[in-house]
Amino acid sequence: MKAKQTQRGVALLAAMMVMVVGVTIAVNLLWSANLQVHRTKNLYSMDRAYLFALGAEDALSKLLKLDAEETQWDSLDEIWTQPFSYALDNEHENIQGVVEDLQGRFNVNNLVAQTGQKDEVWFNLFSRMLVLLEIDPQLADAVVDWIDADVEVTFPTGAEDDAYTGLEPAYRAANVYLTDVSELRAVQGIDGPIWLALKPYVTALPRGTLINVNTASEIVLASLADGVTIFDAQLITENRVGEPYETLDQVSAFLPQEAMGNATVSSEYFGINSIVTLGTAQFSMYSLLERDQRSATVATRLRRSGYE
Ligand SMILES: [Ca+2]
Ligand SMILES: [Ca+2]
Repeated sequence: MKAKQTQRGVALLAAMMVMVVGVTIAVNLLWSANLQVHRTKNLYSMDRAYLFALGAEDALSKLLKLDAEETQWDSLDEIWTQPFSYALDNEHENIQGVVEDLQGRFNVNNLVAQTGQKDEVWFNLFSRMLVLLEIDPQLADAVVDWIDADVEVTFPTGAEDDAYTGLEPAYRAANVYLTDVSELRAVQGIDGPIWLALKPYVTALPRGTLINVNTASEIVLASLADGVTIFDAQLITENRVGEPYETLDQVSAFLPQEAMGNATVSSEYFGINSIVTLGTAQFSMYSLLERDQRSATVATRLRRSGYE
């Protein structure tokens, strides 16, 4: 009788074990199916968000094209400067963003001339801007070295490969024009606080762009030439409110001749920052647009996106 009971006990235990294994397999299968569903859902959301962001980019390109047909200048009272925000398919989904005239900023690629050597005019402009931002102006040497073609250290405070190969992790100076201004973070001397102070005023565009006096901040305007004070810059920004500078002549009363060669009233490069929210997920996209004022054509030069 006892042996029979033991046998039944073993059989029960075996049956239970089979069941546990079976349940585990079933749960695992369900889990992986669930994961697949989530993965597919995420991919689908990402695709949708990307398409929405592309749609916004296309609409804004058309707006900038229209703007070029209507005005020969670009200023902060024009329609394209308005931040946009639209609801999408339901109340939890929307897209918002803003277009910025990148020629209101200092183009770091102007620091190096086409010859691969330092461009003195833009170097002096950058140094003045650093002083106004209360950043050591000698930092400009290291930025030039980062971009210029040679590996000779700019006197006195430049930085070429030697400054970077000893770091952990080690790297080398780029020695080419920047494609993204955030690359500046790798330059010797540009730490977190300095980068944060610099970030709103700098951009990386093809070399040779001018500064738009209709959209530049007072810091950038006051850097345009020696002798231009922050008060002169304030006069320039006060005068453009509701009455943009339609020609460069109109700003000549406020700026010395030396500054005029670096200035313009219209822009070719615009950046769009858009954020698509789909429920709890967010997708961000940055697009760099180049517009030809004369032919009123707009082309996308760079696109960067991220998903959270
Ligand atoms: Ca315009
Ligand atoms: Ca170099």
